Amino acid sequence: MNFQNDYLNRVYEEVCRRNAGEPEFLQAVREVLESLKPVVEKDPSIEKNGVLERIVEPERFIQFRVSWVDDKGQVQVNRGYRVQFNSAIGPYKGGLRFHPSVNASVIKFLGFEQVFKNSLTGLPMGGGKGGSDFDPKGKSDMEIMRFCQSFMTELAKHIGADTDVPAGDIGVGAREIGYLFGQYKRLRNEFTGVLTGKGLTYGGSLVRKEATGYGLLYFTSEMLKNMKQESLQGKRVVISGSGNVAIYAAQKAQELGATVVAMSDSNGYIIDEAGIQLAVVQQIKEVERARIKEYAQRVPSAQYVEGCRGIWSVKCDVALPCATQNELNGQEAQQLVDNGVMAVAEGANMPCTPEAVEIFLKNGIFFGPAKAANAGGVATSGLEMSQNSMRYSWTAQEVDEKLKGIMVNIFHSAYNASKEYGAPGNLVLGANAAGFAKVAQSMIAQGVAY
Ligand code: NDP
Ligand code: 2IT
Repeated sequence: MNFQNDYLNRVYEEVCRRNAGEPEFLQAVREVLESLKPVVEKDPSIEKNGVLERIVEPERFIQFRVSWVDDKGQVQVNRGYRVQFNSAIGPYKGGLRFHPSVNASVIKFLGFEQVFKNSLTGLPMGGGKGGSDFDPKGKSDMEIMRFCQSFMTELAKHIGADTDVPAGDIGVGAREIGYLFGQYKRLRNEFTGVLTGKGLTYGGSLVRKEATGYGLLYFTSEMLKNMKQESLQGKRVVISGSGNVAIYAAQKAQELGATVVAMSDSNGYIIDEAGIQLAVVQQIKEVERARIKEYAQRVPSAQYVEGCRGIWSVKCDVALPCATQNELNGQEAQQLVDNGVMAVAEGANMPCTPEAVEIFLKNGIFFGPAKAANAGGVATSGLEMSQNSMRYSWTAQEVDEKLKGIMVNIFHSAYNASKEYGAPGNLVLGANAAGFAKVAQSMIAQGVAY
């Protein structure tokens, strides 16, 4: 890797040495460093203050054993993580992921990206992330509860409403947050806003559940409006995944006049030319926790195709990857381009490989990177923290308006930064540069402990 800049080369070499065998983390760091080339060349105080070598190293990385007892009475052991990446602009903030693929590399890439994403929201939140290699699929409700309680028994030592505020991510929704919150309260005898994504009856915020998906569409609308005088009205949209982000992205896309023609899960995808019936997807996924395949058995206009990656062969105007990292590669990006895609916005974190992103940018596709496009979830978590601190709740309309305002602002911050640094329309560069600015300035202002 050569960034054509000594400082960037030096920092990246050291990151590779320290984090060998962590491909997702290195991928996330490389993308940010590439974007920051014009920024460090313009502002020598970044190198002088060692900002980059500090920003790529987590402030704290916690790994712990999570033992629990399954329904058969057998002892199970999983691995738990929390990375507290950067607290320059606020308490660590970021979700918890429960998925068998979770490891140190995945948690660190997510925590690193969260630092810049949270900064872009304009709210005072640092970056963190956590999770476990626990697989919630096929587990009973009581097994989920016991796992969450054991996980929180250790995590509670490291978090707090003014220290580190976790939330959901893949495999962690309202049910898990409820069990985690209950255990924290039991251990500490404190009712505080230590988690976000809570249920509405005990301190949750209206619109948090919908926020990432809605925010993604607010961002995409603003991007289409400003970069092409276009709207979502009448567009064909393909959305990967059928979890929290995908479902509410689909709901808002439909509200804005688009037709969502395909959705997926990790086994396969459905195509419904008549437009996906979201109530059916919600029944299957949110109520029954079943497979997307079921949809084709219930809706005659639909077809199910085994294998989730094929979803990118479905012709569309707008593609919204909302499942997981590296789910869309260069070949699949080329197929989308050949099929006439106009815009791609990332609901998931790092769903497009570097090759895919390059193909989109090279072909003039409007591309919304995750840090900007999916920041609506954590932004609304920030609004949940504010409401908890005030011991007050805003109406759904108030939260939704604030969310929309934040997403519109994020688009313009990234767009303006892309122009400022000589790459107009490159929102990858723009989002990284804009998110970095506030964190870097705060790190410099707070000095180096020695
Ligand atoms: P959910 O657990 O609700 O849904 C995840 C969806 O993605 C499911 O349809 C799942 O399918 C699919 N999926 C997960 N892992 C894989 C995989 N390895 N291969 C193929 N499909 C997979 O999670 P969310 O909707 O909350 O999260 C989706 C993405 O959005 C993640 O990248 C997350 O980091 C990101 N995100 C989430 C936010 C939030 O507020 N929840 C905020 C910002 C970003 P299956 O059921 O078969 O596993
Ligand atoms: O990736 C993300 O931004 C999230 N999973 C949401 C984090 C949060 O704290 O709401």
